[in-house]
Amino acid sequence: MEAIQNKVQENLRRPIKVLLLFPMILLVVGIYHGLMQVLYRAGIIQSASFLGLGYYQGLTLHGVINAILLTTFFAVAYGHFIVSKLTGQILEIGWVWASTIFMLLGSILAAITILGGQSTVLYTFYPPLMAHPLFYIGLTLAVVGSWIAFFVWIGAYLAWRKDNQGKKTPLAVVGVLSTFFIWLLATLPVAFEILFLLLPWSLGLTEGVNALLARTLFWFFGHPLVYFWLLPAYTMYYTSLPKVAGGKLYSDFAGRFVFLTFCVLSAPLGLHHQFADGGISVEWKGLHTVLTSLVAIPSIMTAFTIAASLEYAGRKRGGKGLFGWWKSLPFWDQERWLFSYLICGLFIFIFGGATGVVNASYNLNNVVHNTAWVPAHFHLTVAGPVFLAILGMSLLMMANCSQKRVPRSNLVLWVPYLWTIGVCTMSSGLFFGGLKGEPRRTNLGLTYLNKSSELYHADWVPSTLLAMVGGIIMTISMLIFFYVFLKIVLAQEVTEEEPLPISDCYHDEQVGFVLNFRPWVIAGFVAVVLAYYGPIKEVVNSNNPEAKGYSPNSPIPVRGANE
Ligand code: HAS
Repeated sequence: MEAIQNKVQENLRRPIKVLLLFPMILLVVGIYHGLMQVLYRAGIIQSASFLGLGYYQGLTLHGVINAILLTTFFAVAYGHFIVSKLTGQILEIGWVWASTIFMLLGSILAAITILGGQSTVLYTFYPPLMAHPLFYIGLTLAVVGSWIAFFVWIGAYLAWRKDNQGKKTPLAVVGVLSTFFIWLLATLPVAFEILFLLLPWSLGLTEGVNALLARTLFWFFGHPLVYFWLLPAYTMYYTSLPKVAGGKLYSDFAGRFVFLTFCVLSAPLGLHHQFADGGISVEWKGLHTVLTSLVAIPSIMTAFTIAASLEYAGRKRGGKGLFGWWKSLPFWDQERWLFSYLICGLFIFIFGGATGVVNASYNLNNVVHNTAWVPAHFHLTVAGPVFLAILGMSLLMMANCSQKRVPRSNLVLWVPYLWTIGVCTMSSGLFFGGLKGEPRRTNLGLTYLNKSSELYHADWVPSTLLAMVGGIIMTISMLIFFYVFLKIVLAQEVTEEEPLPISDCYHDEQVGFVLNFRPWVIAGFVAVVLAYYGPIKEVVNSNNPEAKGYSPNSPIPVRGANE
């Protein structure tokens, strides 16, 4: 497989460091508001925020920073790193900086309007919640910045292709390009939503907005968004994990097939977020349910392929017997510290993935939709495999690009293990609470835990307390992480480079149909047209009254209050 590893292009180091550092600073705010959420829900504090921010304002910061900004900045930094290192091509540095500046500027604009209380719209920003126009403009700039990065890599990839006829594209590059193809496909509908529905509405150019259309376009973006989050983690599972485990990737074909299948299947199924919405017929929801079951297949393939790779590594390290190989994996090996971040993420994803399959069942979704079950599911996905992979690879890239080393210490290893205990505990609380009807979001805080209130709900006391314990453990883990990250930033430069581990393959199959992006990309476009043409037509033709703008910060609509 990828035997040659180039050094990262010299002038690319600085933009990569900016792309890593900026969201890490924001993450301090994002994590803080996560802690406030669990304390507030458990009735320990009476306000879920500080500096006068309201509950929904804090929750908007938490979601936008952790789920949108951190993930996108990281994906772009990782893309620069991988494409530059594994193709050895020179990336157009002017465009790399243009992309970085667009992303920074966009994020700052959005953050200012959230902090100012004019964009309390949560990370899903669907109407009637209305944001300040600069929030929408900020998000658009950030997305355009990420597109520029993608186009830079396509140029580099095509140049590499020309010089390397007949060679397989490095698997990690396939992972990165698939991630961003999914991102492009996903961001087209949301760009339409923002530019033609939300921005004119927020500027006062239109009176109201078709809320159902906006929601449908959002989820057309929102579901592939989760695979945009997941695929960098999968890229690491396929290309770095087997190496740090001490073995090889079991099958190169499996990796390519999985990435390319996601290009086709990740987008045409967003209606599973809208089972409870009227105005879309049951046939379309049924089709999206079937497609949702199909998208679990590449993840199940990943489970088997990575398990086989781990078994190979464990046996190579001297493990014997049916399960003995497991014990010989390097769980506490400081030299192979990245292993702990990736294996913990995989472990968490067993539960995140299984509960996703529960959500996708039309009938079971009725029980869990809009309850605390849903954040339990997504913390075991985006805050599990995705987040831990981001943390681990951010340490590695920061060290690599600054000529530093990741400290070989138990503190580095404690981060993922503590996080795993914390996120599983918190999610257990949310799952139990969700099954007992605890709402997904609540501005009622203490009310339902207050015995003298009519809304008092005894069933939710243990679940909110359990979630709180988990949230506190997660915060401790993050404090350790920030300490380690800062230690790298402040460390002296060294001559030895922090290496990017890239695995060899046990089976390096030559299967033609996974060596060419084109048919998969075409199939991806065709699939979304077939799956969305009908629902969008229905939604556009529906006679829903248009929504007026509303903000939870004020009890009256933002505009149209007197109408
Ligand atoms: Fe989801 C809601 C269905 C995957 C994120 N999801 C959400 C929301 C988010 C989210 C953020 O059908 C909330 C959105 C909102 O704000 O309303 N989800 C699925 C399904 C999958 C799935 C079927 N979700 C994800 C991933 C996410 C994510 C990945 C982020 C990264 N999800 C839903 C549905 C809803 C939903 C409904 C709407 C709920 C509602 O009503 O609102 C599948 O892709 C999952 C397939 C995965 C597997 C697991 C494979 C296991 C692996 C690990 C193997 C481990 C090994 C190591 C080898 C089948 C790969 C072993 C190690 C040891 C130590 C033992």
